Amino acid sequence: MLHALILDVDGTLADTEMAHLSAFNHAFAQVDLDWHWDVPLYTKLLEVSGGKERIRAYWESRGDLPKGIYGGAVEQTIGRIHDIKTAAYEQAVQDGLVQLRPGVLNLIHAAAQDSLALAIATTTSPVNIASLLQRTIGPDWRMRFAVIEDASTAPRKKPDPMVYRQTLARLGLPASACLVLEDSANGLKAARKAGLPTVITVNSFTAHHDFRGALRVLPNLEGIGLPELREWHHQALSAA
Ligand code: XBP
Ligand code: MG
Repeated sequence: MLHALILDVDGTLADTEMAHLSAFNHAFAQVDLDWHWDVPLYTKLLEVSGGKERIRAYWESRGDLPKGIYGGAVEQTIGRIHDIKTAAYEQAVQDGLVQLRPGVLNLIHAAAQDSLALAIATTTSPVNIASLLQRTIGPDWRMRFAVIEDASTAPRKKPDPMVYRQTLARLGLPASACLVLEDSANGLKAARKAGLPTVITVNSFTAHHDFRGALRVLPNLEGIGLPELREWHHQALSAA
């Protein structure tokens, strides 16, 4: 029996990554770095979950990351870039540049009417979730989610299953009572390692990922209601 839907945020609830990308480039310019990420490069960099981790991975890939005694300065610089990036992303959300994906709001309303619990399991920063959902769902957005696990509570990022295991523990439910909605291979791996059946909605940054092990791979949630999700969940449990 399905008791909860666990939702990823970036790329699943909303197409956020163009706004994240612009915010990263804005932050690089603000700290006088001549770095610029274009869409093909960012698509590749998204293989690293988490904004700070992504900056570090890129810096390492350039081969000019200071080492040894400069380690603390590197962390500080990454932290400063990421703070500027987070503020710029929040501004983009406030400016209405990020929308929920098709079918997402309907599903959130349907879950409430059906007493199906909703949870969020994301690697993103908590302020990103709050600004996005406040703007797109409304001031009562927080009441709609029984549990939120994010970068502040689950520091080991996807594909590590930490965020999903903690979500299950806080929901007090076994993996078999839940269904995950994700958009990326890292998200799928994290959910599957936690034993969770997972439906994928792809986007332009993730359509090429390997989604073996997913229950369904869909273009988006348009026209998908709770009956479909319950049926797929049932099929997953019967096949297990
Ligand atoms: C999304 C991410 C996030 C965002 C940026 O992964 O990796 O890092 O791109 O957010 P997922 P922060 O959807 O799999 O959770 O800069 O706040 O980390
Ligand atoms: Mg995602």
